[in-house]
Amino acid sequence: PATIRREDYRPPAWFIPEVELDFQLDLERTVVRSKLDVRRSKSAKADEPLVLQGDDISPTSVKVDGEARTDWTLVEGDLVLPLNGASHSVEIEVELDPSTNTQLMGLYASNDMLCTQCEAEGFRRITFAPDRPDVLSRYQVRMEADKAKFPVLLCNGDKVAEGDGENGRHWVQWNDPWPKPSYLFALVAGDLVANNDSFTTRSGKPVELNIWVRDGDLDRTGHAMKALKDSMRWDEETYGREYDLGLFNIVAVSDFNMGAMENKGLNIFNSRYILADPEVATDADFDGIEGVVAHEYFHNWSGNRVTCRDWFQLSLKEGFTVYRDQSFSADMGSAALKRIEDVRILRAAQFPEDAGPLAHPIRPESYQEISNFYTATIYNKGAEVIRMMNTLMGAESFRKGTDLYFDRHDGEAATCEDFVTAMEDGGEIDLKQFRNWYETPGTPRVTANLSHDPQTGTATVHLSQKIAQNGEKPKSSELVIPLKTALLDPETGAHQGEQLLLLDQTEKSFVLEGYRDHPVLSINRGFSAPIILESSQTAEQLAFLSAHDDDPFARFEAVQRLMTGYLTAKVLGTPVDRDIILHAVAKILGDKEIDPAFLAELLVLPSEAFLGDQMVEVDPQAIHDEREKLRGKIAVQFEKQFRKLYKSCWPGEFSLDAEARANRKLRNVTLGYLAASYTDDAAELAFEQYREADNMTAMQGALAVLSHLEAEERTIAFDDFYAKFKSNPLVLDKWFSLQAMSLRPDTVKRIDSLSRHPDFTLSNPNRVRALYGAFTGNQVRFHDLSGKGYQMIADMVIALDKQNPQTAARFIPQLGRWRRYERERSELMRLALEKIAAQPELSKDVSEQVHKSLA
Ligand code: DPP
Ligand code: ZN
Repeated sequence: PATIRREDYRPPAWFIPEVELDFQLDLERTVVRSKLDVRRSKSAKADEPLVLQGDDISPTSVKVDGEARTDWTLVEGDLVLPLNGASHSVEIEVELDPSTNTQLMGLYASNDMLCTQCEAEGFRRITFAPDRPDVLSRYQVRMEADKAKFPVLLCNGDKVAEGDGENGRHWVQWNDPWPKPSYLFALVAGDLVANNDSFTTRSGKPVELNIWVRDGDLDRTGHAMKALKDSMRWDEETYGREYDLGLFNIVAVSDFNMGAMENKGLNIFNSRYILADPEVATDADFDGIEGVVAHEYFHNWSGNRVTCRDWFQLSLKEGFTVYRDQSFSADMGSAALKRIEDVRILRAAQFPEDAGPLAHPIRPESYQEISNFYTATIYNKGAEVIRMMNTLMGAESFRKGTDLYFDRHDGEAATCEDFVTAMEDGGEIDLKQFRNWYETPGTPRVTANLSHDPQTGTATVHLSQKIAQNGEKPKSSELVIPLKTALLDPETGAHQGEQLLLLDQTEKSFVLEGYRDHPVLSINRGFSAPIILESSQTAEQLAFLSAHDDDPFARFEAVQRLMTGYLTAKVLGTPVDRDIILHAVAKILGDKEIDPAFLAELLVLPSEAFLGDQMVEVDPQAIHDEREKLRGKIAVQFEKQFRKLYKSCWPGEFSLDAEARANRKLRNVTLGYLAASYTDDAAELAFEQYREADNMTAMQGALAVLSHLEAEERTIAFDDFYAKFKSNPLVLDKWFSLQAMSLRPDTVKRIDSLSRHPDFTLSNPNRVRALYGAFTGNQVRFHDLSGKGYQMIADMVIALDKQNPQTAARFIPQLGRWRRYERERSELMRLALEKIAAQPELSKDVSEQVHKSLA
């Protein structure tokens, strides 16, 4: 496949100010007529033909200025049409069969409804168009369909007319006043019902809000609606951004590759990010809904009003919008817990990516298939880069920068460079060197050491940075790394205030005055920079921080580092002291000031995957064994406390308030420890929790414990869960996932049989992720030495690639990290990749990922 390069960007030769679309919709045969008002760009050559992208479509008719034309050609799917004038009217007709569109890109059928997904390059599967984000058009769309089968017809913008046609058909005319790129086009036709509400913007404009779902799901839309209204208010208050249409529609669909899509005025969501009630959704699911609803809503400004010039700029809208949704969720709940969660995600998804063969800067230099670049790097590291700007500038100046950005580029297709320049001009700051973050792949390593001179009372923080060398070569070497730092009194843990140390050279030292005693270094507080910290802190110092640090993230981090240090040493067979960990846990458990949610966070051991990332060569079994031993030891040592906690944090009647949620979380964590303490009543306890649960958080927590056990309670509970929820696909996904995450030795076999279960299908991305995504996260079973886990994933990818390449390609990175594993596994992983690579007709998506992984 061809490689697209950022440096090859050329402005469009043709603009399309107006687009008219007419859809005669049906599941098997949809006719699309388009009328494009095309204008030659002043910089384009006079004989430059019109090139309109197409993918898997061909025109049934082409007209220019009303005259039929046959002198067009199809070149690699694209329609090439010779034109001599400066402006023309081009009419094209295309026929589609949405029912056979298994890629879920373009116009497709999900259950009995029709919907679209156009980002990044799906519009070209609907009709021929300049399918690039820097061509913005005003759309007028007429939709017509059978009224009984498709009573609801939705599109972007405002509904301007509707009526009944012949033969039981009806039609609706939509008009979107805001020029937009084709990737933001959307339509939906189906038998849907709406949760209807309204919002008044701060300037007094009324907005009608609808969340469209299938009949029967209506009472699960309340949380999403609340999140939407909260987001609308928050964006007005925090960024001064108001909504700009009289109507905002959200539609939930079951078959969706992504989480959701921010189409102008018509967001389309994976139903898992809309539907929730306590009986079917966990607290984490509720949070996911709040975050994704906010994310897509925030795109209305950061993405839609100001869009991307080209797909290399994807982080312009995604990094910024993730940062915005993270800040929103922090404001709605606990900022400390949100930060811990965000860093967990970054470390679980982005750090490994940045350390492997698919590493790329947040603004990549090249790609073959843009769908492969909807990555944790573009999204989550992109958000960290925006967060660092905020840290450097301060909130007020940051806001001046974003105001100028929105103001200056409203209605435009902008670049990351435009964003940084606006932040500089609006916020009055120099970000020249800071720009290096945009072109540097890899997680930087920072060493931090503290020395102390009791004579002068000075403490010196010695810092140095090292840029990783992998993936695309970095152009730059020195990054601007903002490190929030405090020096803690070694007796009391008090400090004289937090300082921001700017590491902007390879090495730099900061001399701080006024320390009679050797203080304890607390650095990268709040995870102020997305780096790997290498400091020579002793276990004693980490234990001190884990008891005293007043920055919640730093305290959490100290516990993590303490445990990580211990566990990696154990795996390597290095002698190491365990008592210090047990003392630290005792202190945490004895701290009366800690709230239950934070306590739960502190008690969770670093994940096996994270521990593996800290090692030069990963042996998943050895890591698993050591981690289980430590968990067991903590469980046994503190069994009484855990039992007491487990009883005392009974959340009572269900509520979504912070206290009840904290109790549910702590209860699940303590249940996990009780099960790990080798008590014989683990199964009984978990089973009891399962039976008594009035909410999914408790049920799932109980099932997670039972899933690993050899006990009849396990069978009974899983059978019961299936019987209860078999008609709810989102809950059934959990049933698949919980079994895929089981640590039992027969898990690989179980996955194999689940893949033939009548409820399993490769056609639904959520179901595929539920089974196989959960399985690849199960370190010890996915990496089973038989290699069967790898083979299973390879076979699944090969099968899925034929119907849904985008989702298939998502599984390659798990195998792509083969170089990091010990020899035997490494070879088996590589063989699995080779098997995929040897397939005759791989999609661009899978091919790019596989070949980069093997290179
Ligand atoms: N729908 C995806 C998102 O919002 C891509 N834009 O991140
Ligand atoms: Zn997004």
